[in-house]
Amino acid sequence: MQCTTVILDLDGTLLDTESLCLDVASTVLEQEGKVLTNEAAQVALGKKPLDCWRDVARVLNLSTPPEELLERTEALLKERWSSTKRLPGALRLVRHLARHSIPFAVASSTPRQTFEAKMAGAAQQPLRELLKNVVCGDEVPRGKPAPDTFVAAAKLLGSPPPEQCLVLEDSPAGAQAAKAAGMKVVGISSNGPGSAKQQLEALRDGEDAHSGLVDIVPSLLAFEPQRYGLPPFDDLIGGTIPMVDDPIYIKGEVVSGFGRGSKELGIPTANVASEALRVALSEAVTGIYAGFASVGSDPTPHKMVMSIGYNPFYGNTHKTAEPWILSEFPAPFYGSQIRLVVCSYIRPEANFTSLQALVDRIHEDANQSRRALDEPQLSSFKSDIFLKPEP
Ligand code: ADP
Ligand code: RBF
Ligand code: MG
Repeated sequence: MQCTTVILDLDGTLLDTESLCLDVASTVLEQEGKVLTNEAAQVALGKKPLDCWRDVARVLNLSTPPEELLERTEALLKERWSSTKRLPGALRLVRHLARHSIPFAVASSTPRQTFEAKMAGAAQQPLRELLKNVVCGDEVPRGKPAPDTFVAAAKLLGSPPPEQCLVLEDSPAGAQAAKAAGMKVVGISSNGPGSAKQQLEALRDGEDAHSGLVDIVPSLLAFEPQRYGLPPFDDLIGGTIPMVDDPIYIKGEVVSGFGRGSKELGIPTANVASEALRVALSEAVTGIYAGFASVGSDPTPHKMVMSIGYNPFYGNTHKTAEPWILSEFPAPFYGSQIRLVVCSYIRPEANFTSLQALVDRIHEDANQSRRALDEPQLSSFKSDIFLKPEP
């Protein structure tokens, strides 16, 4: 495949609007004297805003009309757009495209005013500066799934042949729009509940291999430009992707897991209590990562590898974070606090045809990470203050 031009969707592709919405929902519920439980958050994911509030109100026994809850959410969101975060890998990708002079544009359904509001935060400036060609939803006659937004974005880049345009999209409507414009699409979707993966798969499987939706990846971190005729990323350290701009910080109590780490795999993984994890986990993309951990009152940093996600080999229904610390411990440490600084991405979660293949792969991840974490760019995270126990 020979693509020369890249067109990027905004929400759900470059920006994490979902965590912000969950956060605002928590605030609205707090005013009602309620807490956004994992169960309530789970039923809301991926639905239209009013349907979210109907279901959350039901699950939490709220008598306030969902219309009113929605109105308050929207008022808060207006003030908070500037705290929108980037999705992992977004800045890395845009910098890569800019550095290699690959023509690229953003094609978003968001109205121009909301786009500027989302990009107004100081943290967004490094990204905003690089986005020179942007088409917004209110600047074209028809929104996605009509092709207009993508056609207009290509026009900003001198209208290259559409089959040379590679579109990155998380929503099925967006993928359809890009396909209708004659472009190639890589879908971005996690495996999580409420994700659009099945709809994207249906779109992909109705295609021949060289038209429309050509691939689905779980995040921008798993996107490989060389598969589409674009230059490969040149920032790998020992085959891992450093996340220097946006490390993940996780702190929580070690609780019992599925009881199969040591027994079935010979690989103990410390499960972190899920309430402490909700924010960090909802923001983190599923995948296999490396970094440093410390445990209990001991500040010693240990190398660790971890999986974040649904363990496709076992088909878990909840997202978990499970580090395997690459040091020996004399005894289990259930109930202790564990602190994790995740500074490197290794690969997407995978399924395997045998338990042995999964175990072999995890050992490969560990060997690769032991070396990568010695490189200066990553080893500096060993002294991160986050790993220090609280007095
Ligand atoms: P679980 O089902 O509780 O996850 P595992 O068999 O995966 O059980 O064992 C995980 C437990 O083993 C951790 O919670 C921790 O107390 C202990 N443990 C001992 N050594 C390690 C290690 N190197 N990395 C992670 N956990 C370890
Ligand atoms: N589980 C999967 O289903 N697919 C994977 O690709 C996968 N990779 C892992 C990589 C590492 C470094 C670790 C520590 C775990 C991984 N697991 C994976 C999770 C494994 O299935 C889990 O730890 C055990 O099931 C114990 O809960
Ligand atoms: Mg475990």
